[in-house]
Amino acid sequence: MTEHAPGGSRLPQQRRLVTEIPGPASRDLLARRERAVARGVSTMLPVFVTDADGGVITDVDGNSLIDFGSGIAVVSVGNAAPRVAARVAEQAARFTHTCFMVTPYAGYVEVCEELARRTPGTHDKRSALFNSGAEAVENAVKIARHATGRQAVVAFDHAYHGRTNLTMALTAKNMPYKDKFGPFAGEIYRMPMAYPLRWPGGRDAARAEALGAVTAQIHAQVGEDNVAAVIIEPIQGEGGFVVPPEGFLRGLASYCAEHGIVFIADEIQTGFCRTGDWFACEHEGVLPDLVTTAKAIAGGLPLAAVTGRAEIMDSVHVGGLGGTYGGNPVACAAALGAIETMAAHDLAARARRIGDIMLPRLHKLAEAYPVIADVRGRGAMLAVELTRPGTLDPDPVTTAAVSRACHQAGLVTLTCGTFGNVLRFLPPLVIGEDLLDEGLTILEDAFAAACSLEEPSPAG
Ligand code: PLZ
Repeated sequence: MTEHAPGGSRLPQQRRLVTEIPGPASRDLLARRERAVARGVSTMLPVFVTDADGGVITDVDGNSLIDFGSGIAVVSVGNAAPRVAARVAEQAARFTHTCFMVTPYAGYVEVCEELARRTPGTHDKRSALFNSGAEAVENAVKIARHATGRQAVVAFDHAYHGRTNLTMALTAKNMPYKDKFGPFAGEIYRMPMAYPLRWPGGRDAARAEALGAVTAQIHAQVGEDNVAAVIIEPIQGEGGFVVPPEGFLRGLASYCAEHGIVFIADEIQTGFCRTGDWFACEHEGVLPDLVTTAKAIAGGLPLAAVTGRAEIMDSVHVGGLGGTYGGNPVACAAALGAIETMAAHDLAARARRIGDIMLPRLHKLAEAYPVIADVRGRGAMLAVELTRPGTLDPDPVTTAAVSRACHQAGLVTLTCGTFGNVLRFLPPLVIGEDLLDEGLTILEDAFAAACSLEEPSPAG
């Protein structure tokens, strides 16, 4: 049965290729881009976009591609979602900026009210708004340090928290995020991640040992009383869609509570219905002290937030938090439109439905292609990890080949992972089920093509 994106679609919800990918008009723009845009800002798939809606992206050559990326988990409500576009237009025509620290407006307060309502826990909460995920993480750390009077911050292997100086220090992966950009901020301590596929001794050992290993290392290397905050993504994003075993996050949260450590859940990629709940922490009933959000919060406009326990948030003196643009009125209007869309269409349920459709197909793919060592994720945040069959040696080459084959066939896919060997899937939550099926078929064909090109493994 065909399902349409909630609210109807402005663009035909179909894949249509009329040129090679990228086409000639995109290649012209790419050449101009190379002369004008800094090389350090990379582009994964250089089709220049003219329009996007629901589950499709159209380009300057007239191609229509299926979107399995959502601009890295941002346009969960669909691109240019009607409620977002309408509220943005209305707000932009009224006023575009005053600076909330100079003369405030209701939209900022309303977004903070929504955050209090939607984030885990019914305790008294406060929020502060910022422009990017990295900025939210920076501020969560500032707040945790201020509230505790402590300095150390614990982060994890494979973590991603941003590209600013402090957040580079929190991010685990060197290339491309950190290489030669140091010196990095101090007082950051990295602990092993409960990574079921890669924990020494395997999945059961990860479940049994990871929490104990982390807390023992914190005790030995840092000292609980020095730790201001532990920050973790409930499901790691850029680091490879790593899902910790059930109980790990809960255990970590209670360990933090026991030692007066602020537990920060970085829900920048997992938040706002992506994993089948409003926030990924809800799955296990984990109650973070602070939550960082960004990405899907505003349907594509730049907005981020720190939300948390009133007594922690309000430990900061008046004037201690802020920024010129944080909680810009147009971005707040977009957020109110996005949140309204998520609630009206129960996009958390749609994320679960997407998972129900995709997971069996991904597991079948893993049976057919031994290069797939793991299928994981939750809701509409799903991934496959590729290794040399029968080993844990990462296979970024086949990962890139599969991704490229998808792109050429008109399916936007993303890769991730510390070793670049994870294909991740983040379709807009409003994608039609026919497009979802077609995208999965393209993925299956891409595996067939990429794996048939593989060199036969050496004898023996
Ligand atoms: N925390 C969990 O996923 C952003 C990064 C893309 P910003 N992830 C996409 C890239 O290569 O720069 C992210 C995240 C988590 C923090 C961030 C940072 O959010 O809005 O990109 O600053």
